[in-house]
Amino acid sequence: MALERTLGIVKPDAVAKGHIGEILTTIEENDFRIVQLKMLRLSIQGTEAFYAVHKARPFFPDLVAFMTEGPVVAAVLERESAVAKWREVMGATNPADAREGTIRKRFASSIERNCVHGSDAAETAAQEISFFFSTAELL
Ligand code: FUP
Repeated sequence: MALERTLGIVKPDAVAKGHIGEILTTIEENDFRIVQLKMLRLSIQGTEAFYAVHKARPFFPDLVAFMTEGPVVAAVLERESAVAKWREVMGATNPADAREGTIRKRFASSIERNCVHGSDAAETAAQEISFFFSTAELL
């Protein structure tokens, strides 16, 4: 099967609690190649655009406030079936439903503050990767 890329984000809660290293280690232990990596503080406008699909949802203002409260680490992750595999390694959106050993089970405190993001399909992965990384950075 062909290699695929997805976008992973270590969210502000996990950065603040000092879990960047453990999360990146888990990514590498699951045979992803980290193609690109950057730490940045998201803007409110940028976050609203990134999560535009959730704009009408009641949790949207809190989601934007959370994602902009501190720095995040964005990473381009590559392996076979990267989108599905990264979602499996992250665990369910709500850590209460996440399987033992998944990143959200280990580090997330709630559905709102759920420590990592992953693209949900190959098409969204391409859009999300281009939100954080330029073409030149992905060569
Ligand atoms: P996921 O793909 O697992 O990140 O989950 P979704 O795309 O469904 O949700 C995106 C983000 O919105 C979640 F990571 C956290 C937030 N969210 C809430 O705060 N409350 C909800 O009920 C659902 C999602």
